[in-house]
Amino acid sequence: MILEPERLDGLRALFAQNFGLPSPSLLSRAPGRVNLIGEHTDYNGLPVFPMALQRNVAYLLRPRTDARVRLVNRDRRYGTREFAISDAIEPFAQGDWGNYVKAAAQKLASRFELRCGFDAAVDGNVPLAAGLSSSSATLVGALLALMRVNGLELPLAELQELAAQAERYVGVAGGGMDQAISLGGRAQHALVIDFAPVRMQPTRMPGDWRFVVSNTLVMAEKSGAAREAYNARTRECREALERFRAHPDAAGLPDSYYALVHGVALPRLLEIAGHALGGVLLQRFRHVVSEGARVEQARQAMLGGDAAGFGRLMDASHASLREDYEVSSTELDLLVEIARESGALGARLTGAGFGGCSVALCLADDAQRVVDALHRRYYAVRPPFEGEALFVAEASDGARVFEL
Ligand code: NG1
Repeated sequence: MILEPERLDGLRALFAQNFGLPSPSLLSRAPGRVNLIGEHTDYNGLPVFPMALQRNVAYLLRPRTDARVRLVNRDRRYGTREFAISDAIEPFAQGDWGNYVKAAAQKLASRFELRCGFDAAVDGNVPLAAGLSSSSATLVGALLALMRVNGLELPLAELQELAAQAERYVGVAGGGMDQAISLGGRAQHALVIDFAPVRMQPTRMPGDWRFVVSNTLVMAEKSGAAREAYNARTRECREALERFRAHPDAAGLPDSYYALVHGVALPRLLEIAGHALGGVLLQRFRHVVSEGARVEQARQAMLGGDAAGFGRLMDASHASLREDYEVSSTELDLLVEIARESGALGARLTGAGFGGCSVALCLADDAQRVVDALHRRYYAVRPPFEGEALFVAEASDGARVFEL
């Protein structure tokens, strides 16, 4: 199925109302993602382990013969947007959804001559500002649409890198995870992704594993308030690495997080860090290197069908994000606790944190119990509940353009 019939019908009607005939000829669809483990590692050059979701952003579109883009969103709160494509596009106001489309257009225009834009009706069902990458899905969907209408093709790894660079237009010093998985996702698989260059290791999900995603309903608007906290973490990690390397005990050790995690035993890294760093920088460093090491362990656990082992790694990741990285919240801690107490094998915050979603691993037979407990103990006492706040993730394919 290209898109749920209700969404496709809604998009067609909206398109006709706003842009008339001829009818749209293409549909560009890009998924959000849930990261299973490897949090705040991507911008430090360390791997992540996400899967693409069944939830996505869709553009029903018709190519134009000039280099303009016109958009109308099915969610009335977002309204219509219009702009001319160039390699220097003035952004809309900070936090505006149209900036993710501009981000794609500007980046692509800096590499290629774009003669054509498009008219599109846009719709999404990735919860917003929830750490599930609705923003990257918006960007990637626009990027693929622009490439298609201009007859451009790029190898996947190059496209993933381009999309990651494009998102910096919105002012977040992000890593490349979200764009890479939205483009490269695979049904029934989670993917270990390494960066610079992007490399992916699709890992088949055991058939009886279920990942329950639950939204705190506290928005973690990365283009707004959480942006500074996120960017501060990226700076602290850089500074921690510099100070670590400058310490005499680290003489002769490799100089990147990636090489350190892959070449030096974790206890030794932590021991030297204890001498070289203090306070917040020690905390950030400890999170990054231990989380980096957990990704490979988690992949082995998934390959071996060791759900309990995978769950323990998720728990350790959450503790580290809460204590050392300081990106959890009361609500996230509560969701994690409820999931564990009701039968999940492990649970953690997912995405950047500061609100957003948690993810819990449980076996298929226990999933309903976990979902019920989250309803009863979280959503029932915190209205308003939104239908999309709690769901079981289905590993899905990456972004694609379909001809209608
Ligand atoms: P969220 O906030 O979940 O979309 C952000 C970054 C990721 C990664 C995670 C933390 C962007 C677009 N996304 O994700 O690259 O760093 O935080 O692991 O910057």
